[in-house]
Amino acid sequence: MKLTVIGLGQCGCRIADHFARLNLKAQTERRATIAPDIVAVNSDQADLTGLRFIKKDYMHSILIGLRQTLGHGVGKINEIGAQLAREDGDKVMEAIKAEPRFYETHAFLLIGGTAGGTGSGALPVIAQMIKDRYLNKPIYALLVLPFEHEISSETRSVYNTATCLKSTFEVADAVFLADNQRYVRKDASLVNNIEKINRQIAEPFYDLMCAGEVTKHKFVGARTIDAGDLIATLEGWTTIGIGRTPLPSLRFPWEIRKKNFREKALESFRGSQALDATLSDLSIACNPKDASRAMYIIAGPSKEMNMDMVKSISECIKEIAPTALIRGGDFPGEKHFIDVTLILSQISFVPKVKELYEKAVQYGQEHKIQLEETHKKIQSLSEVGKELPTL
Ligand SMILES: Nc1nc2c(ncn2[C@@H]2O[C@H](COP(=O)(O)OP(=O)(O)OP(=O)(O)O)[C@@H](O)[C@H]2O)c(=O)[nH]1
Ligand SMILES: [Mg+2]
Repeated sequence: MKLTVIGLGQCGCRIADHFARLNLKAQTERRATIAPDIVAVNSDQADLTGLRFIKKDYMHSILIGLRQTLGHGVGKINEIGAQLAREDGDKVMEAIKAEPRFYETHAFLLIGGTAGGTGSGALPVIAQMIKDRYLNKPIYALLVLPFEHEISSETRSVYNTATCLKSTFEVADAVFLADNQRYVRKDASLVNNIEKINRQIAEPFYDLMCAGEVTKHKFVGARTIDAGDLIATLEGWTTIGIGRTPLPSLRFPWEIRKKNFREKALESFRGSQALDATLSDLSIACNPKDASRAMYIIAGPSKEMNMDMVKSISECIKEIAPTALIRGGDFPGEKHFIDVTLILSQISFVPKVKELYEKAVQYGQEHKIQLEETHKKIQSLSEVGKELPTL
């Protein structure tokens, strides 16, 4: 599947930058183009400058709201982010249209952090603009949810997240959720952590996007997943994950022929092992039973992927997501691992979304009461000095 990727705000642009990296990787490793058009949109000039793979010209790195923010972001007010997108959205639409390879792409992927101002506000607005203009291409969103400490201490982050989730869900065909907190490694430094998290968020899309796009015969699987399968799978709240099991390294190539029955049995077990890893690494916590669609892709050396493995993986998925319509395929692209990518889509209940909606409503009410109280206090103070003359 080929995607037109649009990153919005700092978080969105940095993850879009990883998609640009993966596109280069696909071109060199697999001779496949998976994201021919990648655009970064931000109101913050410095953030745009820091990107490594997205082109720096004004058709690929787009600064919005320069007049209002002077290139310094909107400071977490997502209403302003939305307003800037309404005013400057044409720049993004023009950039999409100007890319000659745009017509090859099957769908849009808009990426943004929900807790900030620019990405959170601009994403649903740009999604709507695209929807009005391009009727035949689905629009997917990849929304990054805030860390736990942001949820507990920054009411504005929760409010931004809830409004962004709600507005995006109404416009986009599917919304991938990625919960920052699930990727945190306690021992890593902050910069390292963020870089690793971004890598982990983007990585699961790699095999899926490559599978239908490879041109070399040796990379074409027995049952290939292509854009049609993905489009039929993706709808509503969606999660994605990848898990891997390493293959034993062979000292000599002929060793592979000497497998005994125990090693042979282990082979199909490797698939389930990778699937277990996938399930514990899904981008958002949810119950697979609530998913109505599922898709998996098994990547590994073709010699290592046998029918037993495919069977055991699909049976496992059937067990954990009994009501889901399951699609699956293989992709002989990996050399040293068995990777299982899993998408669960049309998820009817996501606990985190419920929590964020509830908190935002509660904060909204508290904020209103607080505002009224402050207003009253200010008024009563001026009452005290009513008799004084003004200068
Ligand atoms: N995974 C990940 N999360 C990020 C990254 N940068 C910021 N975030 C998260 O995204 C949220 C903030 O959004 P940003 O993208 O920084 O905000 P913005 O869209 O640039 O908006 P303003 O800076 O307010 O104009 C917070 O929850 C951060 O924890 C990143 O590179 N990766
Ligand atoms: Mg910013």
